[in-house]
Amino acid sequence: MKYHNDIPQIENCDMVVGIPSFNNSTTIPHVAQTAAEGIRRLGLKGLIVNSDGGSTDGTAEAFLASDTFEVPKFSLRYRGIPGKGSAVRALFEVAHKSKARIFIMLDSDLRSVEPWWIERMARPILEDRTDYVTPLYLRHKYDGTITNNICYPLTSALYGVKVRQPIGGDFAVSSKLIEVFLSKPENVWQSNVARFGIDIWMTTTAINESQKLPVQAALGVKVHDVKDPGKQLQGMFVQVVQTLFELMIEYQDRWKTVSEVIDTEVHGEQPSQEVEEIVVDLKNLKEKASKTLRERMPSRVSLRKELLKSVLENGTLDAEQWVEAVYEFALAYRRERSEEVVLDLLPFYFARVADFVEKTKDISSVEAEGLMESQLQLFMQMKDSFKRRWSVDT
Ligand SMILES: Nc1nc2c(ncn2[C@@H]2O[C@H](COP(=O)(O)OP(=O)(O)OP(=O)(O)O)[C@@H](O)[C@H]2O)c(=O)[nH]1
Ligand SMILES: [Mg+2]
Repeated sequence: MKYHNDIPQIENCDMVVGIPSFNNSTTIPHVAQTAAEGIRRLGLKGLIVNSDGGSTDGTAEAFLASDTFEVPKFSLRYRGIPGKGSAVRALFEVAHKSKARIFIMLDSDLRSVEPWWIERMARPILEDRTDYVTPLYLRHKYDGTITNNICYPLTSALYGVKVRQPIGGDFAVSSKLIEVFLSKPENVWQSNVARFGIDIWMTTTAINESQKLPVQAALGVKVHDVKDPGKQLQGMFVQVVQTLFELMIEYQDRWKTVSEVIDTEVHGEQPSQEVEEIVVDLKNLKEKASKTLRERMPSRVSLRKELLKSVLENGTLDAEQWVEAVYEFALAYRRERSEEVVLDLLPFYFARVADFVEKTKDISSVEAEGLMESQLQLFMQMKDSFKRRWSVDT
C-alpha cells in the first residue's frame, strides 16, 4: 500500500506547530492555546496541527475546541504503524506542503509550555543560524534517565557535539531539514523510528546531515504526564536505544573521524524556576536490576565478570563499568541486529540508575550535573578502544 496521509488543502504559511497525541484530551487544549499565543507574539502566519493516533478520550475534539483565536488549526489521523514517529512523519508532510520556514513540535502532555517557548525555539532558525533547535530544560536529577545515561553522553561522544536533551520531544526544524527527513527511505518508517525512536533519529540526522550546528533553546522546567517507569519505560528504552545503535551503523564513517566534543550554543536565558522533587525507591530499583539480570543473562555479549557481579550482588553499576557495557552492547548489536541485544542491556541500565541515585542522594540537581559531565568524559576516553574494536569486528 502506498503510504499517504489525508492532509487537507492548506494555504502556505510561515510556521507549523505540530502536536502528536494519543489520549491527551486533558492537556492538549493548553498546548494548542499556548502555541497560538506564541505564534501571535511573533507576528507570523501560523498553522497548528494535531496528529492523533486514534485516541478514544476525545483528544482531537478537545484540540479542535480549544481557543487558538485567529490561528487556523486541524487534526489528522495519521497512517502507518502506531507510534509517535508515524504521527510526526505526517506532521513533516504538513510542514512541507505548507512551505513553512519553521516546523515546531510540541508534546501534547506538556503542562509547563509557555508562549515564549515558540520564540525561543524559532529565533535561531529565523535568523538562519541553524536548521535544528533542541530543548534545554531544567530537570530534576532523577528525571530523564535514558537521556542522561545513554542518549546524551553517547550521542555527544560519538558525533562530537554536546546536545543535552537529544530526545526532549520539543524541537524546531527548518524547511531544509524537513526535506532531508522526508527524503529518507520508506523502511525507516517500518522501524522503531515510527515509535519512540523518532526523537533520537531526528537529532542524529540533524547533527550529521545539516551544514549547521544545532542550537539549544533554554525552556525552563518541563512538567508533563509522569509515567510508571516499571510499566512504560521498558518499551521506550528498547525503541530509543535500538534506534541509536542502528544510527551508529549508518553513520559510522562520521563518528569514527570525531575525537573531540564541542559545546552547543544556548539561545536565551534559563528562567529561575524550581524543579519538582522526584522520589526514587532505591531498594526496589537495585532489586529490579539484579532480578532482571538473573532472569536474562546476556548470551550474545561478552562482559567482564566484575560487571555481572556488581549488578547481581549489589544491583548497581558505576559509570566506568556502564560505559564499558554500553560499548560492548553496541558491538554485539552490530553483529546481531536484534532487539534481544537491547533487552539484555536493561538490567545494566537499571543498575546504572540505582548507582547514580545512591551517589547523588545528598547533592542538588545542579551538582549532580557534574557527574553527568564526568560520565560523558568516560564515553570520550573509552571511544578510541571501542573504535578499534569496531574496525576489526565484523
Ligand atoms: N499519535 C501518537 N502520538 C503518540 C503516541 N505515543 C506517544 N505519542 C505522543 O508523543 C508525545 C510524547 O509521548 P510521552 O508518552 O509523553 O513520552 P515522553 O514524554 O517522551 O516520555 P517520558 O519522559 O517517559 O514521559 C506525546 O505528545 C504523546 O501524545 C502514539 O502512539 N501515537
Ligand atoms: Mg511526556
